[in-house]
Amino acid sequence: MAKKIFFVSLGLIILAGGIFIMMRRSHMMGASSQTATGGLIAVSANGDKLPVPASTGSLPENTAAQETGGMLVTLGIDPYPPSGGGPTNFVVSLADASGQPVSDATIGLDLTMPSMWMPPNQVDMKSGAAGKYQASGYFTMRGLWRIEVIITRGSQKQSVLFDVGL
Ligand SMILES: [Cu+2]
Repeated sequence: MAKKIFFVSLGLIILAGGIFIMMRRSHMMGASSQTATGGLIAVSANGDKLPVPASTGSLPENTAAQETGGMLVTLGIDPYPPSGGGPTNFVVSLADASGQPVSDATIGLDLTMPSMWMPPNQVDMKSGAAGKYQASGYFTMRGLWRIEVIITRGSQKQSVLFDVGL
């Protein structure tokens, strides 16, 4: 009887170990499938690169922008390309169609990876002066990350997406 329990336990331990190794391997494969670091770009809901808005002209490489619901949303990250270990500083600027800063929004960030499931990684931004919102967050591993900027104004809620690799 004791022998039987021993072998069943051993079998379960080996099975759990195998599953663990397979999960780790698929996680690492996801990370290595992305290409260069950096490359902060605005993307659509299905991950396609969006053109740079005509109103912004050329932007620094740590900055990307896109228009949504009559607003221009500009995201800057520092350091750039983001480091894997340390914090990343995020700054979002909001402006209306006439270029006036929009300071009455509530903004949150949702950091995910398109190629794999990751633990929830959400950050609330602090609103500052003149339509600028700031937060510090962590990219918890290397690979391609998707940054969802969730903007709430009154009863209106909208999201824009950006991709960056590290
Ligand atoms: Cu990951």
